[in-house]
Amino acid sequence: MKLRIITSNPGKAVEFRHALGGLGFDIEHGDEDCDEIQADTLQEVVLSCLSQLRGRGLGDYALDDSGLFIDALDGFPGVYSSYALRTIGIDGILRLLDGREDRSARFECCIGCSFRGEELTVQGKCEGTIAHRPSGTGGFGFDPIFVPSGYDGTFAEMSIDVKNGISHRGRAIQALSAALKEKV
Ligand code: ITT
Repeated sequence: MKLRIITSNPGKAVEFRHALGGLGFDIEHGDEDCDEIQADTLQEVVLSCLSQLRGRGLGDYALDDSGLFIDALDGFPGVYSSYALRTIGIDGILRLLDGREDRSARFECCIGCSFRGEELTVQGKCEGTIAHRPSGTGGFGFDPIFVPSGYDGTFAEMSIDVKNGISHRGRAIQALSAALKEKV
């Protein structure tokens, strides 16, 4: 099954390729212009992108919108994660948590997919905590400060396959694969 992954983020494309390649998908990577609307949920952003991409002759494709939701910050940066990373960055997030005891957080991912003319969305979550300092060189984005529950190290200290096995995106990809396999 051929599937085009639409993202401007090469780190995401690599994770999709690793996870779906192993499940028998033939993955292509492309970038397409899609205005990320300001919305309260990842799913609203994804549904808007799916509708903007309709009719562009892209074949079967998937895209995702993800965010880091920090409990002590009432869910910030959440749907504003990309803006927060570009502006205050990882150091800014760590400063906001200075002196806070509760460092619990979760990554969430919503994947939208257009497959044989039908659109679907699936979600995945990963619970964890925000580390006191960045560590690791793998991954991308907030990976150096996110420690998934049950692990000692950050996402940035894991191989792609280990991260995919437990991450928000890895879980959403599993759900996507199961949903698509039912349609063929
Ligand atoms: P596209 O929308 O083009 O796919 P993006 O990087 O803007 O790329 P998102 O809006 O989904 O993707 O991501 C919001 C932010 O969260 C962004 O700064 C990412 O780097 C970060 N992020 C997303 N998934 C992540 C992950 O698995 N690990 C660490 N950071 C992640």
